[in-house]
Amino acid sequence: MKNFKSKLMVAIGICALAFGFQSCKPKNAGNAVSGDAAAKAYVAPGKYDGFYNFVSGGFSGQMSVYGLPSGRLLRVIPVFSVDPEKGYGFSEETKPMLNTSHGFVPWDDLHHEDLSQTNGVIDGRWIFANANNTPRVARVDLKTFHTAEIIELPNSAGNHSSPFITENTEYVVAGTRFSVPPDNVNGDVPINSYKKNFKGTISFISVDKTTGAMSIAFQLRCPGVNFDLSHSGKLKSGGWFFFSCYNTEQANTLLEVNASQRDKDFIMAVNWKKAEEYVKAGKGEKQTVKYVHNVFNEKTHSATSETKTEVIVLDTKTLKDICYFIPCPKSPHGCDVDPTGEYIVGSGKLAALIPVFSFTKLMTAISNKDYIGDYEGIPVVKYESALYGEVKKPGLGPLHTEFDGKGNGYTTMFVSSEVVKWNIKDLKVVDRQPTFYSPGHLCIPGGDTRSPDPKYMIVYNKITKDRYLPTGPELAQSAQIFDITGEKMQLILDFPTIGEPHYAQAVASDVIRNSSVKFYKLEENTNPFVSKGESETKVVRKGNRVDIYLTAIRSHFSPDNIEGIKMGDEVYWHVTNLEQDWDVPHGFAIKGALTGELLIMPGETQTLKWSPEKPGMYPFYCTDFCSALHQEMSGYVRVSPKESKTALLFSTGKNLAPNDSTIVKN
Ligand code: K7E
Ligand code: CUA
Repeated sequence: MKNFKSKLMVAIGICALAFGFQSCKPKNAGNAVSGDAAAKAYVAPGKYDGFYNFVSGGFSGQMSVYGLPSGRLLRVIPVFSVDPEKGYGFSEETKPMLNTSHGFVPWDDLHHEDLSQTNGVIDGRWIFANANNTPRVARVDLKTFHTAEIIELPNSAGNHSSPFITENTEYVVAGTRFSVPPDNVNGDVPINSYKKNFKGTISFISVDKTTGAMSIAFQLRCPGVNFDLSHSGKLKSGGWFFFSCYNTEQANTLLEVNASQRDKDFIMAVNWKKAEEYVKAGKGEKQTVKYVHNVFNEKTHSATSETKTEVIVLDTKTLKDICYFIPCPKSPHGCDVDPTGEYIVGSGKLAALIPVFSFTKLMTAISNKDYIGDYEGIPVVKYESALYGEVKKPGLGPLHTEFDGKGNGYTTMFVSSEVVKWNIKDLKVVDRQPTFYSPGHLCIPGGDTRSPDPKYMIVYNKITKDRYLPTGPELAQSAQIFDITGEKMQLILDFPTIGEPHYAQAVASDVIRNSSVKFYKLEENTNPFVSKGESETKVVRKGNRVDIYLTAIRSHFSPDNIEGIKMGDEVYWHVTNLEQDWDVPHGFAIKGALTGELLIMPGETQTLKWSPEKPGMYPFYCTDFCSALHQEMSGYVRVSPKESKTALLFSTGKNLAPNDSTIVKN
């Protein structure tokens, strides 16, 4: 009890420090930017940035793309949240992307991203992202910068330790934050039966080498702890995966106190090659579950959603040589592996040091069974036997580490608001710079791969306080770019971000930009409702369903006069953008529609569903300024009462004979 109290006091002390710190400015806030910073961040108008920076949008559910070093926002890619700007989650074609076993989920919380790799180097093909709240993993295709696939994860809750990939993108790996009763048993149990009923699950999602298609290969059933973050091993540790775990106390209430009692929690080392062997040998149990898998097809320009009912689970308690626990002080958050694959860095949020583990020592300890016991059947390796050494007095509240490939680690310190550069060999701090304020993740291009590209480091801050013009009670969050080519890190630019930035990744722009899709070929469009020319446009009624096959080209819709829609109709506007020119999207919106707009790329078909709620005249128009006559790009649709005899008519550029006698006379 005494011990518990003293630890609590330490925790409170750190919190008080944090609080105190936030109420004052670091001394050198005013002069943190030195003279040549502007030149280093300057990208002349009309010039490309050297790097893409993919930044998680946190509770916006989206991913944003910035150029580096300019910090210019290039695009927001909708991933887990609907986006009325792009029609994502509003068009009929994209709605299935947000299907889950719970139904349509229009929002999530995106924390981490990982770019696909080949031989441990970023290959620029895909970027994966996690949904925390309703556990899912998404794959964004970097040819189109569109979300191509979303897979839900069974047996999981709070998908935080996710998505992290292996060196050849064999797997995207996802660890659950909340342990919960598995999906195939009754979860309606007392919360305080945590220790008995709650389990942690790690999912291994295989990725097709050519198409990127994801499927859940297997899951590991693990003790009921909270998995926080993870990273794949590299080179010599390539067949392993490492996860930080907290709440090894298995608390189920007031975690801030009850999950901070132990001096050390764990890093869990997973031999995934071994797990693969067990799966091949049929050692997995088939478990009945329900999860949804959504895929967007670039030819039909539509998503399909499929419900899956089975997953293979390996029990790490009985299959002894998959998982090992390494003690790690104290509620570890980040779990990062250096470019050589030898050093594994655990960042204990409440620890006053950073432990660096040695993969070689870990392997020796495992083969010598150098254990201090087990934790729910998983061997616990002796701390000293796996430890390479500790970075002493790095700062307060270490969270995340990235690497420059030149022998240094860079760790964010949430509580002391700084980023600390340290040498991996001698574990000495070589530089520290303040950040503004309370940094979470950081990113060096390729900084979690075998081959970092260490020109810049970007730090993502949780709090900006006095850095920007105030915008009401909610202030911008921000990124700060440091030039890291010299001995000392040099702050060169701040830029605000969208949502809350967590992890981000960056890569030299050449790796991606040359394979970027410019437009979709109209002749390859196999959307069932495509019109490949104006001659194919039509309006078709089947009962109360009306399909309008519409085309858009500068600067008109065809048809642009439509009559004969009646109350009670369900109207589907299938808009094909006929343009075959780069950079000419058209938009589509109609008065009273209870959806977002459509934003239709050249060669694409997208569908807006509309159920008019009263008779009358409804204009529709193009929302994207596409030509000098964009404002003329519009049309009318007439809605008549259900019982009216108004015939279905549609036309472009001509006036048809009066449709019936309901013309208004004044
Ligand atoms: Cu540190 Cu959710 Cu990766 Cu944010 S987490 S900071
Ligand atoms: Cu088409 Cu504006």
